[in-house]
Amino acid sequence: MPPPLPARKLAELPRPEEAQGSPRFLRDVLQGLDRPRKAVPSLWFYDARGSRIFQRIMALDGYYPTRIEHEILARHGSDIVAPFFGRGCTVVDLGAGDGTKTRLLLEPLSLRSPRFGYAPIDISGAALADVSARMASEFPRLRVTPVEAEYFEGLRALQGRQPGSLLVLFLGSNIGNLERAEAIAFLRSLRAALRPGDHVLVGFDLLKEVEVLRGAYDDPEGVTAAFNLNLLGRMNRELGADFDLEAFGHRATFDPVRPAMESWLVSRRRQRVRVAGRTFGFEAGEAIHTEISCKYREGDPSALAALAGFSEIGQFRDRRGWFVDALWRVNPK
Ligand code: AVI
Repeated sequence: MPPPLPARKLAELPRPEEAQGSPRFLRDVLQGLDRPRKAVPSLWFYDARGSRIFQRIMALDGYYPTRIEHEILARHGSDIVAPFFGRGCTVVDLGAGDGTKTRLLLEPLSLRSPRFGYAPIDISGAALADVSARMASEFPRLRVTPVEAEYFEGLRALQGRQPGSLLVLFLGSNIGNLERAEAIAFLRSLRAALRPGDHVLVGFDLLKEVEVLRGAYDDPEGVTAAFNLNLLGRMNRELGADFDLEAFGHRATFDPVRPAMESWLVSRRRQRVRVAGRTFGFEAGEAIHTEISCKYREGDPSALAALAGFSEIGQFRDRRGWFVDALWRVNPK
């Protein structure tokens, strides 16, 4: 069994915008650049600029996960929410996004569920307001409860105050941005925040031809490179760093052992960089590790469900078998 992670680590998932120059950002950057293998956590990609670039990534031809998961929900949305037909249900979105995928589940619920609610949880109030207004105007009977909080705190606040059971969405293979032990700890914490009868739907990007994976994380237009380099730009803007963005390049590599795609920022020359009064040296070719995007084998989603204490209800896939949305239920203890 993996060791439990500190609570702080569990909260560290990709999500939008944090306050400018937050002390957590400074601490993560200084600690990460001090390590023998330099690394900065990928959650810091998502300032306003990074979130806009990520929107462009999701529209790229090579970045298949968003498109394919949309296809899965469009085909199987009704089957996914079938356990809630004739009962109440509240769909909880972890990371609000623009709600494009979520509406594919709310639509069948609006036809077959007597009471249904929508509760996006996000630490960005602006993102919550947008998606809540859109859903409320599209589904007039929908009870919308935006929750501005960290994920687990938000879930606890929701419990017992919503119509029916919860269906918690953790889509887009966001789980892949956690190392395996972190993912298990995250899912266990999720399980602990839920009640018997609640469900979760988790998106897993499956292992596939390496060339397809490489194409998703290194596009010819340079959008993913801009996304990765924005992390250095953010350090310059918010932490008074002096990174020369021209002096670093984006690299995406495949690790067949995890398996995972990994993103790096590679120094093009020997150089020194100042961050918040500290100096960090880089050799030519030395890299900062910025992201891991795990890819899953066939049996992985079911194994993770069991390890985290969920019962698997079903798996919903695209035609090529590239992506799985796994539906799990919380059983009585
Ligand atoms: C948000 N997350 C699931 C994306 C991924 O595929 O790991 C982030 C991303 N990084 C580069 N391209 C997309």
